[in-house]
Amino acid sequence: MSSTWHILGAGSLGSLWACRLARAGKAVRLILRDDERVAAYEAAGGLTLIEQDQAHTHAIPAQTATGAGPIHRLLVACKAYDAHKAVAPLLPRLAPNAELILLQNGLGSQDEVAALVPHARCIFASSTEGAFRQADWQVVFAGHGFNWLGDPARPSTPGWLDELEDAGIPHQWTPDILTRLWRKLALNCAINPLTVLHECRNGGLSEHHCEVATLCVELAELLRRCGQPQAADGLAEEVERVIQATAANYSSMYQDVRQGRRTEIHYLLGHACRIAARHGCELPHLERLHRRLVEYLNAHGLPSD
Ligand code: NAD
Ligand code: KPL
Repeated sequence: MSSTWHILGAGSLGSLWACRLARAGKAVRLILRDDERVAAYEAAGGLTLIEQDQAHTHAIPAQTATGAGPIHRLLVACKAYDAHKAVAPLLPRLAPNAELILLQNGLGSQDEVAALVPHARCIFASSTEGAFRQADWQVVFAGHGFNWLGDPARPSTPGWLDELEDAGIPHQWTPDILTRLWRKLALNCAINPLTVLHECRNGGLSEHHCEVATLCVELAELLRRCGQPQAADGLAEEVERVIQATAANYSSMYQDVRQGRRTEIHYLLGHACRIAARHGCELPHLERLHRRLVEYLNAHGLPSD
């Protein structure tokens, strides 16, 4: 029998997954912060997915963490800094063989969640899909992409991948999910902080070619030191390609800062610097970038952790 998809966090990605699964006839349940949010959601009549200017509302049932019933499958769709705090109240409801799918960008939050749920299986995801909230309970599917899924502790594929297929969620199971996550983290570290500090679109970094190239050398060194040599291969070239291909876009970190939202710095550049220190690896430009970003965020009244 197929398990219900419990979706923790009805933000951009959580809503995108929830709507596509519900549309395909899968059992989906949202887990929202508190009774007030559940009441507001119910008053709105459901989650609306806007795709190619077409809006469809899905009346997916919602509850809070203290709702009834065991949870066999949980999609954690919070920001990295919220993930473990959001999972904690669900511990009494997790079935003995529960599976958690962790959608967080960056690294570090997956281990924080896994430490809380030693008996559950934690599946890591790396997503290049794009979605944003137009209003409460309304999400726009903004950029087609792909979802890599994998479990660093166990290579066997979970039984529900065909449900993602039915729902049209593009995905592939990979034994190298950590390599994927490290590569994305390195790309984000080379691009996002500089777009914040130089207050520019991704394309603006073509004027800071040397700064980007120096960071890529240090990031590649870090990736090799922490056992991810494949993630280091051709990093600088890919960063340049991404800068050209997304020249007109603002990076996700730039957008967070402009909108006064907390960034995921702790799980991106912060994680890279912590791992470098743990390996006794000196990366002066990366560390300086981290310090400058922390100062910038503080000066703009935003948390830097
Ligand atoms: P978001 O801020 O839109 O959504 C997160 C949701 O989690 C919010 O609705 C928030 O209220 C909810 N939440 C937080 N704590 C909660 C709790 N205790 N109980 C219930 N709900 C709680 O974030 P997002 O953009 O969907 O990003 C989620 C993750 O996916 C991030 O790590 C992000 O980097 C990654 N990601 C996002 C995109 C994208 O296009 N949005 C693309 C790739 C990766
Ligand atoms: O993923 C990105 C982001 O903005 O977060 C890109 C476009 C790759 C820039 O790092």
